[in-house]
Amino acid sequence: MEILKTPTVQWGAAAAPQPGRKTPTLQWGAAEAPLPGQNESGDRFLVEPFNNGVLIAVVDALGHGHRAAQIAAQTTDTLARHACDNVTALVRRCHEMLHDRHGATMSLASLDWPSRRMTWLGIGNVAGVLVPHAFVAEARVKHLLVRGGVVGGDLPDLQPSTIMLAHGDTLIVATDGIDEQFADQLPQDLTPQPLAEHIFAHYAKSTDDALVLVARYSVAADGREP
Ligand SMILES: [Mn+2]
Repeated sequence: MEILKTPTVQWGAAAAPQPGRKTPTLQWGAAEAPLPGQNESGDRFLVEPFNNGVLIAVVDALGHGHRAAQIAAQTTDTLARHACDNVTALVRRCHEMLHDRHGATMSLASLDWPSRRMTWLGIGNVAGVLVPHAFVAEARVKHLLVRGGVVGGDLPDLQPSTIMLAHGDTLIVATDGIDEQFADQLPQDLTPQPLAEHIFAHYAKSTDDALVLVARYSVAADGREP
């Protein structure tokens, strides 16, 4: 399993700090491994900042091994080049790119800093949940809609959903190599990288490539750590 440092993406990070200004930040971590016996994974993620936003993508290319890894990489490269496009346009672009190859399933979340909104579009078998701030007792994990289909194959109707983000909201996106029950019992006090590793350690299946990405939205006053 690849262990990554927890990176952060911050809106306006290059600007001079201003007392009282609130700076939205995305902190993320991921854990992944190929199907046992394979050297490469067909699951791949992308966290790509663009002007005023960040594109988060998790892709599961059909099949396993080198061929699937190549297709997954071509798909995330395409998404990265056009990260500021809306999620519907991104899926259509990938659909055209993949139409003569094996397809892929994918879930995309495009975060817009100024409006604090996240637009979600899921196709196939990449699950997404949004966990409210601090796992407060009455809060519920929200399962995000994923429609059956394949990008590059049988594409479903593309109907994105838009969600207002609040401080501390955590998006978890996982391929079908992670048991979907991962959201039933989430530990309460982990930052994104340890949470991704926890989910992977407890819910990764040994029958498929597996990948989980955790991204937490926060808003902190300038000069403080998020
Ligand atoms: Mn899979």
